[in-house]
Amino acid sequence: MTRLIVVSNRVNPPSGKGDESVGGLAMALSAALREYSGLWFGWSGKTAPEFTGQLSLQVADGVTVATVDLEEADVTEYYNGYANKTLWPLFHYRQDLTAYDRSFDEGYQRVNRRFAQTLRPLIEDGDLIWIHDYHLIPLARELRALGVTNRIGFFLHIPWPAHQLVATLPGHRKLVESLFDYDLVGFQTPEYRQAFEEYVWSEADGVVLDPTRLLAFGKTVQVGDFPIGIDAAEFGEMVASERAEHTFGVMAAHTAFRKMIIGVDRLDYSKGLEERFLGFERLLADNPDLRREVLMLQIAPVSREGVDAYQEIRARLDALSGRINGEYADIDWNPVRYVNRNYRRDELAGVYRAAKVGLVTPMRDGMNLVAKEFVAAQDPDDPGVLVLSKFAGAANQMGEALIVNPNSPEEIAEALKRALTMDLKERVRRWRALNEGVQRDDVTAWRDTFVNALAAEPHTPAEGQYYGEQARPLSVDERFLPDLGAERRGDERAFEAPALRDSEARGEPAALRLPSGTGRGLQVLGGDQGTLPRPARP
Ligand code: ADQ
Repeated sequence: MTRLIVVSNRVNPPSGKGDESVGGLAMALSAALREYSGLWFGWSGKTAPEFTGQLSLQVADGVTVATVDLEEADVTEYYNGYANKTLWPLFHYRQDLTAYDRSFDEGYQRVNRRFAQTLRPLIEDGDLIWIHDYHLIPLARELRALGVTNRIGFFLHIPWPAHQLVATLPGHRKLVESLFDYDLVGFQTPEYRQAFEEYVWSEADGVVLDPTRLLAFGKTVQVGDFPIGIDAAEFGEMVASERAEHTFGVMAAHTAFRKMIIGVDRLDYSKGLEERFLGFERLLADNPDLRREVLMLQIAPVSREGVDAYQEIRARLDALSGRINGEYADIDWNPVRYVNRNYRRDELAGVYRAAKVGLVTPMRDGMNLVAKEFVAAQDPDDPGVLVLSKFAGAANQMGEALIVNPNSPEEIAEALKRALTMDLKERVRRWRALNEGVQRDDVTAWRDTFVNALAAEPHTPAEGQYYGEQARPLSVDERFLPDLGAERRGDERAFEAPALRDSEARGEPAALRLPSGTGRGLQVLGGDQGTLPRPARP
């Protein structure tokens, strides 16, 4: 039976004792691991004076978990450094916060090598290996260097940004090249996959072989979009749980005669919390009649305290919530309630259900599961309204939400007003459509689609399918090739390449002449028109 090995920076399987604080992702991965009798590998979250590579193995709720401690310098350079001070801000379009520090890059490569060396002895022939997120992009390259030929997949939980941003990273080609050591690379949305393709065309002289395969650096990789969802079934049970009902009751009592707007996010600059507070402030400023009718509860547990930018945003949010309350609060009403605690997931479900508006306004977000949790928690007969940033990956699937630009306090305020005054019929119509998607495209669908794609036999074209009888590969000066990015830009002229004469097609490299100025390319094949280069397996 095929085993599944899941690798992520941190490992947090459910304890089996009903530990409700474990996220839906951990639940879904654990379920997959049980199904495939697999293994979950990653950092223990602890540090040791020196890296020893000693594995700590335990079985939790039927899942084998293997963790390894890191050195202090690893945490500084790899986790707090390259992962969270370089890749995270850059991939969330915060170049201003991006640190380009060579020691971070070295630490990142070192930890990925250490992970590979530690994991290597645990890998058996036929195991499927599924690696998660930006911390571990080079892991497949390190595993391949150790002779691992298993199928390896990678899923990026955060956005893949525009290629101009990726190109600001020293060593960006090396980083991207290492993605071509995977068999399958998954993104949250078509937009991020396309942004990756654009990088491949424009920075790596690569080519899109077909909608799911890219060729660059002499290797092919399969790509796809796999939007992550929540564990909708589990969440449904939690909403109906005693604890959720109790929390709902408490919240309802505290918000009697008022409508609650809820925000739930890790305290992170990518989540648009300041802009959200400003949007709420604008709502209060523009609508005196609504002032005593609403309150905003923002739950934002602190995260990544080892990174300065996170401490700074915390201080700014404390000041901003204080300012709004200072301006508008009354003896029996505080417009903003701002808490930095973690809650059990069943408690969160009760809080979501008690809210009339879910306010999810990240500046950039790979997906955003809070938007989906909010929808899943609503009362079908009297649902709340979701206000969602156009820059959350979730907006791609959740068009029935009120979609806003999070940079505009005015747009947020208008959407809030519309949500707070929306009639029941429209709320039910929007919610039904949203909930159908949340239930259908849940975390199990995400996981199964990805694992099936990874497990599927790679498409190996039959001999002759790609090569005509007399065809042979021709190297052509890239300046003479049709522009492979033209279609996306709607630039039809770039495709006007003349048909090749037979003699040219059989001729030697550089004998061909295509219109100049038509962009870049790589190797083409002579022979049958419309054929593709034979994909080279790594
Ligand atoms: P995150 O950036 O962490 O995830 P998100 O998708 O919103 O963002 O998930 C946060 C999770 O934490 C939710 O399940 C939420 O309920 C939970 N949570 C938040 N505050 C909490 C609190 N106070 N107490 C308890 N739980 C809390 C990254 C990417 C996202 C992507 C996910 C999954 O940044 O874009 O959706 O991975 O791929």
